[in-house]
Amino acid sequence: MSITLGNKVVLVGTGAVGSSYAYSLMNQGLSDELVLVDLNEGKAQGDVMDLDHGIVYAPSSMMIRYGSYEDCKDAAIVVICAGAAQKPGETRLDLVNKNVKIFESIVGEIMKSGFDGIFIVATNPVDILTYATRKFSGLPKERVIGSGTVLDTARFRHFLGKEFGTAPTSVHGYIIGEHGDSQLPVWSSANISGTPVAPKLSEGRKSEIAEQVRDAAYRIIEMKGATYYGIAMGLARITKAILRNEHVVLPVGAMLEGEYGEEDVYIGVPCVIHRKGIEKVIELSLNDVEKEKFTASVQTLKDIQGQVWG
Ligand code: 6V0
Repeated sequence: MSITLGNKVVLVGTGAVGSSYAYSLMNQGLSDELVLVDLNEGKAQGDVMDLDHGIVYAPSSMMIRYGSYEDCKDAAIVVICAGAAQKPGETRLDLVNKNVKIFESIVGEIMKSGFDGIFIVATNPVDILTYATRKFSGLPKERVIGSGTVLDTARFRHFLGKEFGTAPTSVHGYIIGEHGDSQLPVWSSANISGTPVAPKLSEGRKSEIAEQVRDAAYRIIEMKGATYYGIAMGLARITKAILRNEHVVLPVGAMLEGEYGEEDVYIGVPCVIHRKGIEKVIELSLNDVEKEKFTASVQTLKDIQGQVWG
């Protein structure tokens, strides 16, 4: 199968996450052309104008415009941040079903354009909607990437960095599993310059850090209604890894087909990312506790898949 080259990006959904991603893309000079698509045309058109006025100070030029699904035909990457938010009284499963329906229509329209690039999905529940995107698009699994635990891992590195007075970029470790409550830190391999961090922390402190990571979104939402800058930087990082063919390891939502002994599930695991999407899923060696938690996280996602697709 061929793949669309170039660096055109189409962003579907220009809410808080989408517009922050557009801003990150512009600031990092990652793309020559960015097309915004949203049901709310006024918001997207406003974003186009606002972003356009910043281009003069950006590291490189970028053509930004409002567009339609037709624009996906020659896009290298389509990023989906569109979706309905949970309404009062609505269950999580109601929301899942609603967003899966929205995705069926969005992904259908994108594929009708002749899109032959790479999807990056951020809408929640992201693991389920990445699975849905693969299903509705029929694209090879390596070309449908979820944001997975890219944000959770950034939070983990941030908190460990603070704990040890070290820059988060020098902390190496992963959160894997569901982008949600069943996620887990892989303490057995978390390290700073090769020195394991786990032996330096009490069980209680490790639990506190894992909770801080897991509950960060709840805390931010309580304080300002939504989280968007962190995930926007994560999405820009994945975009850069693809467009620059970096072969870098990032924790993303990937389809497992035998890795970790699991099948048919999109879940957050470290992967090598290159110009064609996911080059390889990295299988971390997990201890027994981590294995058990990861299996439970897979099961959480499979239960939801079962409820949606039967
Ligand atoms: P938002 O600000 O409500 O933006 C959603 C946007 O989607 C709006 O502009 C809508 O108009 C648009 N939209 C809705 N339906 C459609 C449709 N059918 N076609 C086109 N556009 C549509 O939400 P926000 O930007 O805050 O969040 C977007 C999604 O990202 C949500 O599902 C969040 O839960 C999710 N996040 C995912 C994270 C991750 O780590 N993966 C992190 C934070 C938020």
